[in-house]
This record gives sequence, C-alpha cells and structure tokens, in this order.
Amino acid sequence: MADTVLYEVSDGLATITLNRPDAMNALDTVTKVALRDATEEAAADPAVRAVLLTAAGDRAFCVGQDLKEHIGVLAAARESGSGQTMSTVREHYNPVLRALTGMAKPVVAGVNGVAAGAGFGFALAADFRVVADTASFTTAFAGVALTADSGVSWTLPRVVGPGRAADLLFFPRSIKAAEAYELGIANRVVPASDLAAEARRVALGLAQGPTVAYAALKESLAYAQSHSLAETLAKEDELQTRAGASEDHTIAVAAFVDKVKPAFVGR
Ligand code: T3D
Repeated sequence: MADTVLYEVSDGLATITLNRPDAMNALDTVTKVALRDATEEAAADPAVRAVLLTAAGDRAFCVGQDLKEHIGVLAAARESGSGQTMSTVREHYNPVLRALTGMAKPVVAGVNGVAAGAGFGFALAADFRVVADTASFTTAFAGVALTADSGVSWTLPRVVGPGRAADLLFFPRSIKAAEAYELGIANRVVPASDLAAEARRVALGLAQGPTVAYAALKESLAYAQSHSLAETLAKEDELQTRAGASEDHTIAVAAFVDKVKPAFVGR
C-alpha cells in the first residue's frame, strides 16, 4: 500500500488515514488505488469489526480529486482525442463507496479539516461523522463543472433532504462545522485538538460492540430507504432473527440480568 494511505488494525479497529497533508489529502491516482485497496481489505477482514477513516494534518480531511494531476489527464485525453477522462469514477470512487457503505461493520469518519468533492463523498459514506470544530464541507463538483460522484447524489439527500442537497450541489459553498451539525452532516463536533482521540474512542467503542447487530442495523437502514413499509417489516424480521441468533445477543441478555457490562465477541 502506498504511504499516502496508512492502514493499521488493532483491537478490532482498522484505521485508514489519508496521508498527503501537504497536498490537502487530494486524491491522486496512487492515493485512490491505495484507498480502494484499504477499504476493500477492511471490508473483507473478519478481524476488523469497525473502521475509522481519517486524515493527516489539521487543514484538510480530503479536497477530492487532485486537480493538479487531473489537468494533465485532461490534456492527455484532448491530445489522444479519446475523450476518456472519467474512468476513475468506475475504477476508484465507486469501489471505495461500495466498500464503505456495503461492509457489514460500522464506519466512522474522523473529519479533521475541509472535506470537498469526493472527500465530502467519502465522509458521507461513513455511518457516523466526528468532526473538528475547525472543519468544513463543500460539494465542490459544480465549481469545477462536474456532477456529483462518490455517492453524493445518493448520500447527501438522505442526510439533509432532497431540497437542501440540490441547493448545496448547485451552489457549492463552505458548510462550517456548526452548520454541518445542524444539517445532520456532522454527528458530533469536537474541539480540533480532541478530534483524533474522540474519533478513535467512538470507532473503538463500535469495534468492541455487537458486530452482528451493527451489521444488521446498517443493512436495515439502507434497505428501508428504497423499500415499502411492508417490505421493510419483512426485512426487519429476517435481520432480527439473525441478530437474535448471535452469541452477542445471549451475552448481552445475560449481562443485563446479572447487572454487569457485556463483553461482546463480535459473533
Ligand atoms: O475524473 C475525475 O477525476 C472526476 C472526479 C471528481 C471528483 C472530485 O472530487 S471533483 C472536486 C474536486 N475538488 C475541488 O474542486 C476542490 C477545490 N478546492 C477548493 O475549492 C478549495 O481549495 C477548498 C475549499 C477545498 C479549500 O480552500 P482553502 O481556502 O482552505 O485552501 P486553498 O488556498 O484554496 O488551497 C490550498 C492549497 O491546496 C492550494 O495549493 P497552493 O496554492 O498552496 O499550491 C490549492 O491549489 C490546493 N488544493 C485545494 N484543493 C485541491 C488542491 N490541489 C489539488 N486538488 C485539489 N482538489
């Protein structure tokens, strides 16, 4: 894995850190490949029970596509006459989005600074966003004459509602942390100096939680977005049967009766 993305697993938590702070953690090709590999590895590894996606430095979480690299891609496409500039959506952004949203374990984004374009998309793809009070968000896409990618047209309306999503996409602007909290984009806002510790605390708590129940919750919430109440009730029945059969359910009920803290095993 390239050193522009750091990957570490400990105590059931995979921490993925975008590591190009001098470039505002912009996504050049090497970084996109490494991020795709890291998210797919975390999704597939049964030892990983939660994921923390964060970034190095105090200025940026991720400013999206590296436009300084991208201008070269555009020039090459013009020269070759191919017009092929957008394969990165298929090759990189979509696999990252599928891994983050589809993995059967919770994902926390620790947003340490500005999140723009695909960077905003990755933060929105997480199940929870812990955000530094100095951080901000912007859709950015229309500013560079692009449409939404990295799942933003799917995630943003679900978080802020379709009307607000259209406004933020057509008129990209900086959404500061306090407003992001009001809009539901940020789940928790903490002082910048506490961001790393607080994001890790939240993610670690999830990594030590009832993994089968969390996976079912994640699946249930996604399913309900595009199905009827009748279909959702049937899905809840199926998922509750799965969660109810988990070892952690028995552990939790026994711990409740014994008035002790449950020690979950993730099965
Ligand atoms: O095929 C495809 O690739 C399509 C896929 C697209 C996916 C996308 O992500 S599209 C969206 C791309 N991102 C943007 O359009 C964001 C552009 N950046 C900004 O709007 C602003 O820089 C920010 C709002 C993010 C931050 O503003 P601010 O005032 O804090 O910082 P700044 O002064 O604008 O930028 C600081 C440096 O970072 C500056 O470099 P310099 O002058 O110090 O050498 C700036 O050029 C650089 N930078 C910021 N964003 C990017 C970037 N460099 C490369 N790529 C960037 N996206």
